[in-house]
Amino acid sequence: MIDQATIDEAKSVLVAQNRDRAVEIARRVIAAGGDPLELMSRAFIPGINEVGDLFGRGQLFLPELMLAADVMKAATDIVNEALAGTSRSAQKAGTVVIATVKGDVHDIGKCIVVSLMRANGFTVHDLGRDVATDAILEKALDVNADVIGTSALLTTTMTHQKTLEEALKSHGLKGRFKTIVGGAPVTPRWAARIGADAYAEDAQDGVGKVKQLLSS
Ligand code: B1M
Repeated sequence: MIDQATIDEAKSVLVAQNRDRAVEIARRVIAAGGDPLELMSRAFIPGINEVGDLFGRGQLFLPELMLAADVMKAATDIVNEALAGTSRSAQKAGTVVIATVKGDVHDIGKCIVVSLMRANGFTVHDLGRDVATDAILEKALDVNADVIGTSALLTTTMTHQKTLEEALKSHGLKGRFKTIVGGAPVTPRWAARIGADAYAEDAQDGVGKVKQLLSS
């Protein structure tokens, strides 16, 4: 378990948009054998959430949000690199196509999900961010995916997760691919409403839900 002082420090340097310190702490914790996911979930994610709250309340502005996002990305890259080195399964667990939906550039959380899925033996085709529904479907067909995962961070873009479900139905593909949705505004209720097969709260939950989908 990472000590509380390090957690507090990592969170506060992120809120203060201090890239060098965040990178240094991430490297130090991981080199000392700390759990990269614990560092994410106890320090960096609460930190970026605090930044988001301050931005939402008008106490912090877009340039600062962008700087904090840059720090978060740098820290996440180090965590993702560490996760890639901890492959927990030699067997290929299934094929997942994943993307952040059209009109949405938030990809930090999605990249963590991708890294953890890869570390768990899934073959993951990451289409990136701001990806149109048609491109997602095309890739899923192309690689014969088992699961399609979408991430959305904006209330205005999560509607594309619904568009995907509609497109699957209209093309007669609903039974062919399982779907999983995630992202800060996404809820189990939303997933049920649009007909997605699963909802995941975080990366760990995402891996568990995809395993469940593939065994059902
Ligand atoms: Co934006 N932004 N942003 N932003 N941003 C939010 C989402 C917002 C809530 C902030 C706020 O106002 N409080 C707000 C949305 C409000 C709303 O929709 N009602 C907002 C806004 C308004 C905007 C802009 C419109 C601002 C502007 O330009 N005026 C703009 C939109 C750009 C666009 O997309 N078109 C914008 C831009 C940006 C940046 C570019 C500066 C940057 C993103 C950089 C990047 O991602 N490369 C950014 C950031 C960083 C945020 C906040 C602060 C943090 C997001 C994040 O990285 N969280 C965010 C506030 C917040 O969410 N609290 C905010 C950490 C990450 C690890 O969590 O992504 O939730 P998350 O992922 C989690 C889980 O959700 C889950 O697992 C992950 C790991 O635990 N998960 C999945 C996610 N996807 C999954 C998929 C799965 C399974 C699980 O399976 C497929």
